Parts: sequence; structure tokens; C-alpha cells
Amino acid sequence: MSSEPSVLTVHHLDNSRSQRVLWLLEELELPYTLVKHRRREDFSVPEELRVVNPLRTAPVITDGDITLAESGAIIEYILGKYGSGKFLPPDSGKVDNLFYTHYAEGTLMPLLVNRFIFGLVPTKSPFIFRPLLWYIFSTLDNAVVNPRLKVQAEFIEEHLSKCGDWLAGGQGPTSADFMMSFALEVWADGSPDMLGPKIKEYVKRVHARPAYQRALTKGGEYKYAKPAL
Ligand SMILES: N[C@@H](CCC(=O)N[C@@H](CS)C(=O)NCC(=O)O)C(=O)O
Repeated sequence: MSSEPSVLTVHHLDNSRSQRVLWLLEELELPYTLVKHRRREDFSVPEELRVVNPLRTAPVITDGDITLAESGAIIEYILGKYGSGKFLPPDSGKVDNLFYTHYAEGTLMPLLVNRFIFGLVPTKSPFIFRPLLWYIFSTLDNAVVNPRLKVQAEFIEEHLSKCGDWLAGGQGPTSADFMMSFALEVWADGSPDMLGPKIKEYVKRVHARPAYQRALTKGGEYKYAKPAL
């Protein structure tokens, strides 16, 4: 029987949500094995990652017998098992922490992904259909996604004007911040004009963390870390 403690393995994909997990692990200064995967030309994950995660998404971690996907579940698992009480919200911020931890993937990311796909469809279609598809998808974006994103931007801006530096109102990041960081930096990279000053400051605050910078160095290609804010 091995007495070696299990070491967490993170399957990381370039330009992806797995950057969140690296940021958390660097904040915790936890040893981990990093397996880097590169997206295929159509943005999908390569075969080696499909073997680990039948859902064909990143991030995914393994820890002993456990294989876990979904970045929210991964962040909560790591904090619960290895957090040693760090990066927890103050009592007054527990509900905000719960809310933003789930809101990131539950509401905000689907809207941002919709917008990404609406922009992508015309560019990937036969040349002759592009003007028509561009018209249809930009109309959909303006009618459906944009108004909803504006509501989210105002909502988050308002919260950040009250909570202080971090979403749960404490002195440091919590699961809410590890989860929201990716959505906000993707948004700041794609449509900074939609975002208010508090959101932009927040993204810069995340990027200024030494642990975030270490995660960037280790993770490699990540295009969302330098939005023009
Ligand atoms: N809600 C999931 C989303 C996972 C996800 O869609 N990951 C993207 C990378 S950011 C991916 O693997 N995309 C490849 C694909 O869908 O083919 C999570 O938070 O982990």
C-alpha cells in the first residue's frame, strides 16, 4: 500500500475556464500536477481530454479515485478539502458568495457564450450566406442577448459599488471571485464598453494578484488576461 498522499491533477485547456482552477490552486499554494491540453481547430477539446471527461469539457480534475468536472464543483471541492479555512466569506457575505458562485455559470456565462456563438456562426458559414446570417444573428444578439447582458452589467456594477474589493465583501477572494473572474475577464476582453468602472477595476484587481500571475505563467496561452481596460 502506498503512503504517498494523492496529488491533485488539473486538466487544463488553453484559453478556458480551467484558468480559474489554476488561480485558486496558486492562491492556496497547493502542489498539483498540471496536464495541458490544446484546443482543436474547431475549439473542441482534444481526444486525450475526452478520455478523462466524457462530457468533453475543461476543467476536469482527478484526485485519487475521484474525477470531477464543472468548474464550480471543482472550486468548492478544492476549497472544502484543501482550503484549510482560507478564502471563505465572512458571515455577512455568505449569501452573496453562494449567489455569485452559482450565478457565474448559471446565468452570466450562458449569455456570454450565446453572444460568442452568434458572432461565430456567420464567419463559419459559406461565404454567400454570410451577409444574411450576420443580419439574423446580430438582430438576435441585439434583441435577446444584449438587453439581458446590460441588466447583468448594471447588477454587478451596483453590487461592486457596495461590497468593496471582493464579491462576498471580505478581505480576499472567495469561491464567488474564482468563479466570476473568468466571466468578467472574457466580457472585458470582448465588449469592454458594456462594463462600468467598478467591474473594470475588479478585473484589474484579480489580474494584479501574484497568485493569478503565477497561474498565468504556468497555464500558458490565455488571451483574456490583457483586456484593454
Ligand atoms: N459549466 C462548465 C462549462 C465547461 C466548458 O464548456 N468548458 C469549455 C472551455 S471554457 C470547453 O471545454 N469547451 C469545449 C467544448 O465545448 O467543445 C464548467 O464551468 O466547467
